[in-house]
Amino acid sequence: MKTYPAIWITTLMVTALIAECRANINGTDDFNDNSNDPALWGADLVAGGQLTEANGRLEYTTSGVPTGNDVAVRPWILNFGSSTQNWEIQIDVSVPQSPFKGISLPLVVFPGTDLNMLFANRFSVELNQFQDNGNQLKFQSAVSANSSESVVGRVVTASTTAALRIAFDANTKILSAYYDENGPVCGYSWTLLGATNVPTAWNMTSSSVFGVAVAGSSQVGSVVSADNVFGDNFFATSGNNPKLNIALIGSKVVLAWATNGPAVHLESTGLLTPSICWQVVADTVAVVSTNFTVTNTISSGSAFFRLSR
Ligand SMILES: [Ca+2]
Ligand SMILES: [Ca+2]
Repeated sequence: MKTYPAIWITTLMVTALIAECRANINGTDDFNDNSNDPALWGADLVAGGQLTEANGRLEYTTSGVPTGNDVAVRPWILNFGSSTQNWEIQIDVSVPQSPFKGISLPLVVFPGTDLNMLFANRFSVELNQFQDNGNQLKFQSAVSANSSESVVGRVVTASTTAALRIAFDANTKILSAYYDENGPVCGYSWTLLGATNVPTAWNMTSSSVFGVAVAGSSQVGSVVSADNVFGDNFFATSGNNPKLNIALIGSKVVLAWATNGPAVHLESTGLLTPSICWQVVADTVAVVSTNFTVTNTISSGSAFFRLSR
């Protein structure tokens, strides 16, 4: 069988270049230290719920007597999202189908740095429990402007462990919500759930920033650690994605991407038909001039490559 070298794909959106580099939102937390890092996260906003770093993850539980509307929100304060530069945030989430406790685990964006703004103005994507002929789960995205909320996307899922992502496009001023039904398994492959223009009620200007937060809420009874309601592997990234280049050099295929971009790794798959399973390429990465490079010997079959943050 003839051999075909790779194509390039990036996991993330490739958009027009915005040279401005202010307000970089970059950072990660795998929660493995089981201790809240005050350089990364601000004081929680709590009303009956709580977020605790335990068991290597960020767990949502209730504290005290359940009120029927318990909530906890943890703001990311290391940095904020720019209005003039692309950025995105993502997190792995776990929500059980049963028992039904009206649980929701959202990733939230709001205007400015004051967490209290999210009561009236926010954009969210969440995995949540609902009841309709039994206990079910859905991905849902909604936008609020002046306390008026509109759902922009809703998909029922059987997945109890998934990943959520919000991306801001500085060119179009659109916020988009995505989900990955199996989370980090087979790499991240994002499905668009819904999108919105940044509402005018948010009063954003070119110098405004976006705040981001992780939250949990529940409506029925107590939520305990054993319920497995948690977020993990939070990522915030901004700026342009490096482009993956491919060249045939002699009998080898050389994949290359610039060293001066955000941190990425190479993934590959043999098929581009669903369900695609991306695997991290374990080959040695060399630095040649201003590029990272991976050199592959051509073999039979197909191979497709992408860069993933
Ligand atoms: Ca972890
Ligand atoms: Ca996946």
